[in-house]
Amino acid sequence: MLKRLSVLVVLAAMVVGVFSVATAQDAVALGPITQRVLDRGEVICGANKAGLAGFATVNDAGEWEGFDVDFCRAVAAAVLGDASKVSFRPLEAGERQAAIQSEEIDIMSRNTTYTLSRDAVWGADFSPTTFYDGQGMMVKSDSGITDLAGLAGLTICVQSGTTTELNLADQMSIAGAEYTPKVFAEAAATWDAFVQGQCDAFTTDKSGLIAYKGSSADPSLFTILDVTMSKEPLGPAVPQSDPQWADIVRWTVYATIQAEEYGITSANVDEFLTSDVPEIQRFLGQGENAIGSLYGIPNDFAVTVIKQVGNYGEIFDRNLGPDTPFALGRGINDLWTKGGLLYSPPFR
Ligand SMILES: N[C@@H](CCC(=O)N[C@@H](CS)C(=O)NCC(=O)O)C(=O)O
Repeated sequence: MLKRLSVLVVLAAMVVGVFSVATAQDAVALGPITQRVLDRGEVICGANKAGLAGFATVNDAGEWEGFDVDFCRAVAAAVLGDASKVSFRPLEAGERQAAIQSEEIDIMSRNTTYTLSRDAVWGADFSPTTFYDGQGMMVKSDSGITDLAGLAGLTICVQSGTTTELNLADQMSIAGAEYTPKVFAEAAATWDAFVQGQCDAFTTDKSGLIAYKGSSADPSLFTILDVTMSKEPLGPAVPQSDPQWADIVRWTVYATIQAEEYGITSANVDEFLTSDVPEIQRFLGQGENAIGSLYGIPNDFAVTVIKQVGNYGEIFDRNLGPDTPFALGRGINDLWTKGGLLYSPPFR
C-alpha cells in the first residue's frame, strides 16, 4: 500500500514536472549579474584601452565602434532592448583578470583568447568564439626578414599579460632562434617602440597586426610574415558567478550566427516575423515560443539584436569587411555551411 502510494506520488511529481517545462513562460529567477544589469539599465563592457582599429575605437562623435564593441551592443539589445545602453571600460591586457574577478565589468569583449588557465584562474566563463585568429609577426618591409628564424639575434616588441608573450617564447624556441623580448605593459608603447625602431619585429594576434597596419600612416612600411604561431580563439568573457548571464551572452552571440545562417538581416528581419517555418518562428520568439523568457529576457531578443546590430556577417563586414581599410575575408570565420567554423546550436 505504502509502496503504491509512493509510486503515485512520484508519478504526480513527474506530471507536474512535465507541465512546469511545458509552461516555461513562468517568470524565471534572475541571476545576480542579469539583475544588476536590468536595475542599472546599462551593460558595463571591458574594451581595449589604446583602441584597436576595426575592433574597438572611439569615433569622431565620441562613440565606441568596432567588431568587439558590437557584441557588447548586441547583449544590451538582447537584455535591455537598446544597443546604445553600454558603457565601456578601457582595459590594458594585464588588467583583464582583475576586471573580471572584481566584477567591475559585466562582460569583456576585448580581443581575448579563450584558454584553459584563464577559464580556471580568471574566474571567467567564455562565450562562443567570435573571431578565430592566430598569432602573427610583423617586421619593417625593408628588413628583408621572411620567417621566424630570420629574427635570430634580434629584438621583438610584445605586450605583457597576453597569450602573445607566452607563445612567442614557445615558437622562437621551435624555430631555434634566440631573441631579445622587449616587453611593455601598454599596447600603445609596444607599437610605438616598434615603429620608432627600438625593436626589429612586433607580435600579436593577426587581427591586431592587420588593425595596426591598416590604421598606420603608411601601411606599406610594414609586412606581416606568412607564419601562424598559435590558435587564438577570441571572444567575449563574463564573470563566472552568474551562469544565467553567461548563457544570455552565449545565446546572443549564437543569435547573430544563426540569423546569418537563416539569411535574416537588419534590413529584412520584419519579413521573417510571419515566416511559416516553425524553427524561424521559434528563433524569433514569435507566438507562444518561450525562448528569451527562459532567461528572464524578452522572447524576441534575437529580433532586437538583428534589428539594432545585425547578423554576424553584417557585424563582420561593417567593421572588417571589403569596404573597410582592413578588407578581411571571412576565412574560417565563416558559417559552417560555407566551410567555416561558425555553428550555432538549435534555438529550441
Ligand atoms: N589575444 C591575446 C592578445 C590580446 C591583446 O591585448 N593584444 C594587444 C596587442 S598590442 C592589444 O590588443 N592591445 C590593445 C589595447 O590594449 O588596447 C590575449 O588575449 O592575450
